[in-house]
Amino acid sequence: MNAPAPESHFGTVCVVGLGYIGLPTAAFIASSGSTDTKVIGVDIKQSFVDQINAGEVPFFEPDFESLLAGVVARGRLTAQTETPEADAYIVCVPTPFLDDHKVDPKYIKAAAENIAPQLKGGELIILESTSPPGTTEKMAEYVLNARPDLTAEDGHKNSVYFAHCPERVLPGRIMVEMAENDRVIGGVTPRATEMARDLYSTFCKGEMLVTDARTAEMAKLTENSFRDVNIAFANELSLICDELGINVWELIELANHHPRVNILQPGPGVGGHCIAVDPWFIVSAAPTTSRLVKMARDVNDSKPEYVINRVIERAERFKAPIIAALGIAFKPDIDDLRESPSLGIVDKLADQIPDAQLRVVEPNVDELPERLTKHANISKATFTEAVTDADIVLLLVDHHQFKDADRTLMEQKVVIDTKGIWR
Ligand code: SAJ
Repeated sequence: MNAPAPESHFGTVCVVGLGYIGLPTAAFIASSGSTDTKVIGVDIKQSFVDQINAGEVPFFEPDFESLLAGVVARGRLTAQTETPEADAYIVCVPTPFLDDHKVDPKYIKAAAENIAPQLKGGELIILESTSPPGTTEKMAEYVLNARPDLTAEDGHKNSVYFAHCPERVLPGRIMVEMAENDRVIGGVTPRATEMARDLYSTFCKGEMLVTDARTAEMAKLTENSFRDVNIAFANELSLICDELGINVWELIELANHHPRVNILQPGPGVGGHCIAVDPWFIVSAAPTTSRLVKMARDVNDSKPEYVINRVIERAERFKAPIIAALGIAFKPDIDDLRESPSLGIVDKLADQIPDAQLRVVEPNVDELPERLTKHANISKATFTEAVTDADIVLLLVDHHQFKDADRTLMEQKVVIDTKGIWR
């Protein structure tokens, strides 16, 4: 019997892409890995690099700043724009989709091509970005095309090891989930899996669940599709209930008393850069078979249009309605506006009811995005300013400030509560 391979040690770890996932990953490795591990973060944005080297977080994530400032001050983490030599690379770049919902691998390809010239043999390259099955193998291909002198097979002097380890942290809870979540780790080869497990074990307390690269890729897509399908069920129920004159929130609460029923919550649509995106990677990989996954996407994507039409119907009786639009983030208590259905709803309402005045309340951002400020009939307001003389109050995000708001201000007004917080 062969002796087990010695635990891998990584003197330098390079994290490529310093966004919501890459930067916390880099900081966690720098703070928890062995004391002689040096972490180098790489990003194409010079402004990110400068901020990080000053110990500042370029986005909002509760409690993360002190961890980052600490590892930067101790010299354990530095950021730069060039890809350096390293023992392990973790690629955390965006994986947007193209018009046909197929992944656009351009950022992965660019990362692979920048890593390739730095390799000597023996390095580990991990893809963390959420990707369709087969993408880690594709990343290996990009590297090996640039470096035909290397191999992805195990056990040679010139072997390079490739693995997928999808991120699964919930924005807003990164400090807890980065350390505690179980990790799915899938190597392109068995040795790659072992090496990736050794690296993640340095900073993750959760279970290390090992598999192959394709299954790991599909596991991540499956988790987010599971949630999307379940939210679609809730959103479809909300339409059925409107048609039948039933209160959907009460209905779901009652049904959820059954010991094996746990329905999620309807809303104005599904946003963010994960759940509204990842199921399409399954659909594009297996277009004929993925009927339910695609249907769920269609149901959730059609919900903003339904909300817009409801507002237009209710606005007809007013001459120049004042509409208080509450919330434009993609989910409660965050400042993230990416793929936000609420933002899209407000943008379209400004066009579709040109006589309306839209007063937008978003307690988590200082300024409205350009997509809204370009409309002359949109302005930013506080809750009281927006609601006091509004004809229509449109609740789009269940931020805690709205849950606790003074509801007497809403008496006599048309209230459209897409999250059911005031039912
Ligand atoms: N939403 C509803 N009803 C619900 C729950 C959510 O309409 O009952 C909406 C939210 O308002 C939001 C969208 O769904 O618009 C997505 O929000 P979320 O909180 O469900 O998820 P994300 O996108 O912030 O994070 C997800 C998480 N995945 C799962 O819970 C399976 C997270 O663990 C992943 O790491 C993340 O995607 C990711 O990066 O993939």
